[in-house]
Order: sequence, then structure tokens, then C-alpha cells
Amino acid sequence: MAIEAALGLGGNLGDPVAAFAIALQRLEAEPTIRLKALSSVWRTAPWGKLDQPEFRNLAVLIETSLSAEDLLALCLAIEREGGRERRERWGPRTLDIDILTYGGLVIDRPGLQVPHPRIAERAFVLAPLAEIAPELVIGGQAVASLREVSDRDGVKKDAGESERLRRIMFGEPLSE
Ligand code: PH2
Ligand code: MG
Ligand code: MG
Repeated sequence: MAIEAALGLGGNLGDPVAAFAIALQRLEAEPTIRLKALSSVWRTAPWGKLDQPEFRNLAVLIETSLSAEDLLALCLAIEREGGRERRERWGPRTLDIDILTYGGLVIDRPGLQVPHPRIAERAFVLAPLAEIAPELVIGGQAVASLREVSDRDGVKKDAGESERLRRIMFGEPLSE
């Protein structure tokens, strides 16, 4: 049975958009996963730990027959394949893939909390997610309304990087 899940991707070391493209192509290549919708790339001020480079973030909706545990294991494997480096909590990283929602399921165990526990505080998650799933309900509230009341400072759509990602992913020709 196919479950709809939302993933959040982020990174602020190296070329995060190239890392996102590799990760998304890797997800798409899985027979158990179908990509349904991809947000823009957002340029976001660091949250949690402020003295680090700006992040790029995006959200993606998938349909999957994987269990939440297997989806998590796959996301962690893709992070590792992407040469993920992380030295500290909330610190700089090349690629982070978080499960934001998994159907309507609530999971609370070490290493896997779904819905992601800090979505409502994080404009860098809500802004991209609101583009592709405004009506998705998290903790009783629609993503669009959570986004309305979130702090939008330092969270901006990056048109150039969004286009670059689409070109890498879908091979769209340069518009000239
Ligand atoms: N991820 C974190 C900590 N802080 N800040 C932004 N802007 N974007 C992120 O993806 C992010 C963060 C830990 O996962
Ligand atoms: Mg994260
Ligand atoms: Mg993570």
C-alpha cells in the first residue's frame, strides 16, 4: 500500500543543490518510491546554531510502499553516500534528509519522530512544504496556516537554484 510522505532536504556545505539532485534521483530510482511534488529551493538563515553559513532547503512529496523505518534507513544511507559530514547538532552539513510526515502516522521513538517535532518552529521547513502541500495537516493545523504565523525573516525562494535543480533533475533545456 502506498503512503504519502513528506521529506525535507537541507544543506549548507559544498554544493547543496547538487547534493539534493543526487539524493532525489537516488530516491526516484527506488522501485518503492515515486516522487509526487518538488518545492523550490529556498535560501534560509541558519536556525538553532547561528554562526554557520546560510542553508538551502527544499521539500518533496513522495509515495512509498516502504515502512517508515525502511524509509529512514534509506534516507540515512543516501546521506552517507552523499558524503555527509556533520560534527555537531544543528551544525553545518552537506546533506540532511528528514522525514517530515509519513501518512497521518505519529511515531515517537529514539531516532524516528514523525511528524518531525520542530516543524511548526521552522520556517525553513514550512516555506517549501507550503508550496507543495498547503493543506497537509500537522498536529491539527494545516501547513499553510503554520507557515502564515512562522517567522519568514531570512527565508527566501532562490529562483536561480530552483531552476538549476530542475535542469539537473528533469533535463529541461536552458530557456534562451
Ligand atoms: N537544519 C538543522 C539546523 N538548522 N537551519 C536551516 N536554515 N536549515 C536547515 O536545514 C537546518 C538549520 C538541523 O537539521
Ligand atoms: Mg534536519
Ligand atoms: Mg536529519
